This record gives sequence, structure tokens and C-alpha cells, in this order.
Amino acid sequence: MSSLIFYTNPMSRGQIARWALEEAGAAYEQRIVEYGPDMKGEAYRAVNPMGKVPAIVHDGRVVTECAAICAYLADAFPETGLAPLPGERADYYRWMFFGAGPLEQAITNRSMGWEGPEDKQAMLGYGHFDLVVDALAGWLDSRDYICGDRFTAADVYVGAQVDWGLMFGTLPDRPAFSAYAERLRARPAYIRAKAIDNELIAAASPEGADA
Ligand SMILES: N[C@@H](CCC(=O)N[C@@H](CS)C(=O)NCC(=O)O)C(=O)O
Repeated sequence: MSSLIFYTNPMSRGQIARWALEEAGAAYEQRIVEYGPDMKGEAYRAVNPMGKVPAIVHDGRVVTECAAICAYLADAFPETGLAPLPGERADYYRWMFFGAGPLEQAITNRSMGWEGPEDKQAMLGYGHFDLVVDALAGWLDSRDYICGDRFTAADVYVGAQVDWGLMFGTLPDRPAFSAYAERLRARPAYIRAKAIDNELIAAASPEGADA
């Protein structure tokens, strides 16, 4: 029998993986990993030596990294249509990797107050934050989804970053981003995934515990 274990913390990028799991319609067993000793302890580091969430273990195989989890689930559950069709592969891989590399780095570096020196931008994989934002907004200006008119796992990964970026103000509110985020937020799997994580967050908060 197939088994799928999902290691996460509701206040983490695990929300991206949960959305992907819900899109894939996968039955999964959830294991909450608390920040601190739980996440950095030997038991969890046997799953992910980085001591970071999320991770999934599918039939004994570990997958870490949100982008890889999204792509893996798309392949593991092909009936959901999350994987790219042959003609969509160029866009799918291009933007999935762009999301995990340039986009994630540009957003996190900027939110931590770090900008690459102007004379070193040629050596930085993402060059400059504005370059990354313009490239992605330019792509989404004329399409509903990363691969055109069809939702794929690339939209879970890239879309989650756009969604979070707009929510936390770490991405500028370009019309292409907000229209894209609106489309994604209306998806039943997105709504289900958020509801589960929000409930876990509320239950873990002091107010939630009192309720
Ligand atoms: N590149 C990883 C990032 C994972 C990551 O940084 N997770 C954070 C939560 S959002 C974490 O587990 N931090 C705990 C720690 O490093 O102690 C991915 O995409 O999955």
C-alpha cells in the first residue's frame, strides 16, 4: 500500500507543499514538526538533514524543497493534470526554477535588507530585485497561468510566492500579480489548504488554546 507522510509546520513554507498535496488530491499523513529542537533533532534530520520543513516521504522516498515537492507530486499523481504537457515543459521548467532561484533569493535578500552591490550584479544569479519582478510580471501580463491558459504545479510554487509577496508586501502590487493571485486564491485546493493551516495556527496560539 502506498504511503505519503507530510512533515510540516503550519507557519512555514509547508503551506506551499500542503497546497500542492491538496491540488494532487493525495491522501497524506501529517506530522507537525515544531521549530527548535524537534526540527533540529536527530529524528527529523534523518528525514531532512537541513532540519527544515516541509518534507514528504512517499513510499519511503524523501522529497524536500518546495519546488521539488510540487514537481514531484505533479508526476506522482498524473491524473490531476498538474504536470506539464510536452508543449508546456519549456515554460514549466523555466519558471519553476526561476521561482526556486532568482525569485526566492531576490525576495528574501531584499526582505532581510540586503541588496547586491551595483558592480556585482553581473555575478548575482538574479541580478537585481527589479529585474526579477519585471521579468515575472512581464510573463504574467499576457497569461492567466505560468504555462498559458492551464493551471499546473508551477503555479502552486510560483503562485505561492506571488501570493505571499503581495500579502506581506515583499513584492510590489503589479496588476499582473494581483490578477494572478486572485485566480489562485479562488481554487478549492488553495482554500482547503489554507483552512487546514489556519486552523492549526489558531489551535497553537495562546488564544486558540484557551478557546
Ligand atoms: N528551500 C526550502 C526552504 C525551507 C525553509 O527554509 N523552511 C523554513 C520554514 S519556512 C524552516 O524550516 N526553518 C526552520 C529552521 O531553519 O530552523 C524549501 O523550499 O522548502
